[in-house]
Amino acid sequence: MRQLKWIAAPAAGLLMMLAGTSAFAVTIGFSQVGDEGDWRPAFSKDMQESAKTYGIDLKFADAQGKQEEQLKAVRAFIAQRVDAILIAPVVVTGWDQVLKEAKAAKIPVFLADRDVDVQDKSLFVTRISADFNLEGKLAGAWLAQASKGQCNIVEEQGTVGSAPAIERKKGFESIISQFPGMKIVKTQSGDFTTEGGKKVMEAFIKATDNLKGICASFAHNDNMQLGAIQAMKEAGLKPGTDVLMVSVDYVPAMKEELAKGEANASVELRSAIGKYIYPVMLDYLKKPTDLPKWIVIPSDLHHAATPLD
Ligand code: GYE
Repeated sequence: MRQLKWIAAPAAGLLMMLAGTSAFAVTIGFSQVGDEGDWRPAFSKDMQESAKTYGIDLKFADAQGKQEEQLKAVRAFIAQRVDAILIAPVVVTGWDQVLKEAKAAKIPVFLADRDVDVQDKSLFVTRISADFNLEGKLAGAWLAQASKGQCNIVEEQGTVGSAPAIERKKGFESIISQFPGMKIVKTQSGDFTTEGGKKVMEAFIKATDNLKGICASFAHNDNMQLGAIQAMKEAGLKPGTDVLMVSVDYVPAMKEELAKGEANASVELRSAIGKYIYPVMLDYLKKPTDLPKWIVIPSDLHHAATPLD
């Protein structure tokens, strides 16, 4: 830790406040993706609130879904000489250069949530996140059972090139490929947004003569599925009844849809994950050690509204 700034948080924060000095022992710059759905703002809120309890001065930068904004934010954090940088990367590619700059400045970089695809893994300390591949598998396994292994599926993919879109698709396909009667017949990106999911489902409805022969909609997140539900209702279809609806996140709005029977299953992705991320960063700043390149946050099982018979 540079300049002995480290003091065990959060008690230190309080002590320093009482002593009239800065309340913060550690400064972390966090480059967040944006606020594309309901899950991410919940994650941002948790990161901002729990930073205080750990005595962290969090510099929060919202990239509004743009990698260029993230690159700018990371460079600004380097210029400010923060103690550590945390990135939730929009997409996996395009990170080598800026990570080299952080390394040259001796500022450790951590990844939260999404992954990067870099040759030199020493460019970041570790990634702390859920297992997106497992989430895809859980969604696929639920659907295999619900459809008894017979299902034509339409898929709303997340942001092209993002770790959760890549991994959820892979995980889902690894399960359904074991059932000859299950296949993805249409797939398109809805960019993890409600509007995106609605547009994609409208296109699917047109292309399949009102989802004729379609048994399920698999969306890489709940918000796209919420948009898909709207599109289906506007077309006079009954989501959850005519078509099985399975997605990921388990956000409050999806819980309501599950209760109404307009959606059937959602794999829970925890959003209150500061408690997993910050201790790893703070321990490392106190005493840098080699960490595994991925620290997995446990996934919760899917929550299904439709009991399987
Ligand atoms: O599922 C989605 C968000 O990166 C895992 O990003 C995250 C995903 C999450 O937009 O809702």
